[in-house]
Amino acid sequence: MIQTKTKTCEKKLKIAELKILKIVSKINSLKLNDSDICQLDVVQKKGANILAGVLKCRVVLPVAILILVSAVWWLYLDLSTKKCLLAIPSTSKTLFRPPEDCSMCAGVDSVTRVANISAREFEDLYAYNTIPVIVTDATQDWKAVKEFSFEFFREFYQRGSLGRQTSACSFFAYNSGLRSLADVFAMDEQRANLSGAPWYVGWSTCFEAETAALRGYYSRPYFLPPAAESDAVDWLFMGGPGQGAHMHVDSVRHVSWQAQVRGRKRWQLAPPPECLYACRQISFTVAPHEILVVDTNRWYHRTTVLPGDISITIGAEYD
Ligand SMILES: O=C(O)CCC(=O)C(=O)O
Repeated sequence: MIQTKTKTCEKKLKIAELKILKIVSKINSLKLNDSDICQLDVVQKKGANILAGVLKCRVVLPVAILILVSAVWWLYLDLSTKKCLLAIPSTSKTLFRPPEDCSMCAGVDSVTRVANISAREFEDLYAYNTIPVIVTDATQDWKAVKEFSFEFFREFYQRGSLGRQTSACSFFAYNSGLRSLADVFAMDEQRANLSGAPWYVGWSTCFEAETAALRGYYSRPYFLPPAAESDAVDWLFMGGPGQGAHMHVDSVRHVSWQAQVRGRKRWQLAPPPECLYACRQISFTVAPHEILVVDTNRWYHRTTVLPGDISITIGAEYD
């Protein structure tokens, strides 16, 4: 009897998961962003139905309890910033990600620093596994190191059509209260030069011309395997001391490199919850001009800008 009930619940959970995955894949194909998604009836109604199905099973299946706790946690985080029942796609992907094999983090207790490493050696040792690594000598000839600043981006994004970011472009406000790049570059001088209310934001390039223009200031890191393809968009994170990204895990497609163009940033990597007993949290500082390579789809991560200069990071995924 209990077994039959358990099977029914497992089936319901599977159906719920499939429904969410279907919605997520539709959303991905339409390239909708969070605020578009919040407007969708399907998110409000189907999300609520699926969640109710999951709730029904919580006594029978410990996994349902786990999903419920995660859902409540994510809902709490999301409701504090957005009026949306489920923030899709990233949170749902987090909820339904398959359990990790803890060999991904067992034995990792610090970050490794390397320099002058060949692409072949990098590929063999680090490019496609979960060992976080910092390459210390890969940005020396980048114009970005000299030229990137708040003013540089303000000028870049307020000039012509390059910065015409729309709601379809990715923007992360964190705790800044800023809702778009337009808000960022409309900040008063005091806040912009880090003497006013603290802020930290992230965004991805959104247009080919924008990505191409920015790539004129940095190049593909020399250590990447020659066959590795870079994604069509790059990611930027910028902000002041004490600020950063909250603890989260990504659901992007690939591993990424993240160049600390300016400022110093503390990274805290945590194993996925199912590996808490097998693995350790690790923390390290990425110094100016260093490049961190980490699989942010598998390590939970949090960042904090350290006292001193503004932090500017540029990064990209590679396959
Ligand atoms: O660089 C940061 O502060 C955040 C980076 C991050 O969260 C990510 O790449 O997923």
